[in-house]
Amino acid sequence: MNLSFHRPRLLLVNPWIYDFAAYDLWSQPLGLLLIAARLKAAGAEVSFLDCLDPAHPGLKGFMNQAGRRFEEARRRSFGQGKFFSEIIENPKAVSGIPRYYRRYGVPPELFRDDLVRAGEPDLVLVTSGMTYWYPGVTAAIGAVKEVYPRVPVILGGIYATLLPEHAKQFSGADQVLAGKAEEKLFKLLGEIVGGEWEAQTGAEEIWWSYPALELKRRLESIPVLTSRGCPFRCGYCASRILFPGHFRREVSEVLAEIQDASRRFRVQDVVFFDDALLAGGGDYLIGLLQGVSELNLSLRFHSPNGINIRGINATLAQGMKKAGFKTLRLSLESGDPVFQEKTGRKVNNREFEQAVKDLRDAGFTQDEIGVYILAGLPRQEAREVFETIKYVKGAGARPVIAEYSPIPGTELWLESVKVSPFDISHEPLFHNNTLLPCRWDGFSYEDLARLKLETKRVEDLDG
Ligand code: B12
Ligand code: SF4
Repeated sequence: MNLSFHRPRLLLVNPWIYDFAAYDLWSQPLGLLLIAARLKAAGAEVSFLDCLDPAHPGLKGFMNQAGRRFEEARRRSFGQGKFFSEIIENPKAVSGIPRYYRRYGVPPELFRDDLVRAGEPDLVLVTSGMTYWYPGVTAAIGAVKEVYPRVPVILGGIYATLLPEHAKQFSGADQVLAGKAEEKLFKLLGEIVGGEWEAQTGAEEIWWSYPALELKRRLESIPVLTSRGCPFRCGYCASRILFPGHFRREVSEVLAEIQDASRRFRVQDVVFFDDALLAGGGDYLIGLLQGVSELNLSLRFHSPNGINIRGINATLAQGMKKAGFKTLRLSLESGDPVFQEKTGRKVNNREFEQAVKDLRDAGFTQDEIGVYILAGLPRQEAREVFETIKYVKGAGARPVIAEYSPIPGTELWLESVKVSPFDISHEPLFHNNTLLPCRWDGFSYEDLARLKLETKRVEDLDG
């Protein structure tokens, strides 16, 4: 679509992560790249700065405080790896936590140079991830404001959606857009830069378009969404707040997107970002993987998010193996039938055992079948997690602990506020799963350390 008015210059920013620990597990600012694609298609001039970029040329030979060089070689296979990071002072709220706090991503001086080089835009759009990463968002907006004090900054994304009032108060953004912000964004663009943006049709369909992956300096993996939202309502999850409802794309569309991206960028690793890749059963993925096999693309697939166990059957397991699935995480959460019953019955132990059997029969090793176990839920006892670890190993899979992060607006939030020794309702830094925010006598930090060791004990694993 050609716009007859001034072509707005938009700068999109993926901010730093500030945290005790962060690893680049195929991290991508997918929401922002989808918005970018839409804005480009509508005629905007879009540029993108990624504070997390491990391929930033300025990092070559860059020393961190320990005098260690950041080596590109630290990137690992399949498109994951480490971020550059520097130790910074702990924020006051977590100053008593005996762990280093870090800024993950490019040093601020490099980001400032990039901002200057990009030239003054009409508008800056910043995305956000975990609620407890907000200091990174505030810092990135602060840097933008230092270089371009008069340019309006709009903040969107996950933190902005889950905590809009906090974001308005602390992020430094001129506007905070919560939720599926695309319609509001186009309206706002009209107000700020002029023109008929408001009249853009299909703005709400943003996530059907291909993300603007070409904006990345180096693309190591292809992030793919086959669906948005989830039909389940687990008490610990924010899916229905972030995207109410559940929509699936046509297999043919997703296939075309994977084919296009793998050819254009010569990338082999495909990473599913879906909330619920197997919601509604395994037929969709069977169809998709079949289509991929016919294209002869030689790809590897990863699902770092847990998949619904009920959707796995022998046909899907074989299809996954044949298509080159390398990273597999099953969402068991707990082997306790009472827990399973209370949290929406998305799986039971019989279904779990059958799924592991199907995957093993298809050729996946125990090590390859990672199973998420939630740890640190309100009033949960460490013993329950211990039992689940044992159970998962016994079933022939590998336990992976996922520490609970309390999320405002979810069903478990109020209970979390009640039991947490931290002031989680006023300070999002306390949502950080590293802190074990709902720790108590029955589940201490020491218990967590012991449980993690238990997951790694190899004698129960058969490799
Ligand atoms: C994919 C995913 C991951 C991936 C990769 C994440 C990444 N970005 O690289 C992996 C598996 C690594 C991961 C890990 C974790 N995750 Co996660 N993850 C997700 C998931 C399922 C999807 C995120 C996504 O990309 N969605 C798709 C895009 C298109 O959506 P989007 O980013 O929201 O963008 C849209 C809008 O927000 C908006 N928008 C975005 N940016 C902007 C900017 C502007 C200006 C505007 C106007 C609009 C806008 O428009 C977009 C299009 O609609 C979310 C759940 C969810 N539904 O969001 C959880 C979620 C973010 N994760 C969560 C958690 C807890 C974790 C873990 C801590 C889990 C654990 N216990 O181990 C880890 C920690 C990660 C770490 N330390 O690095 C929580 C967040 C909790 C919190 N307190 O904030 C969520 C919400 C899941 C939940 N439990 O409900 N995760
Ligand atoms: S099945 Fe997964 S995505 Fe859906 S509500 Fe439960 S935890 Fe969230």
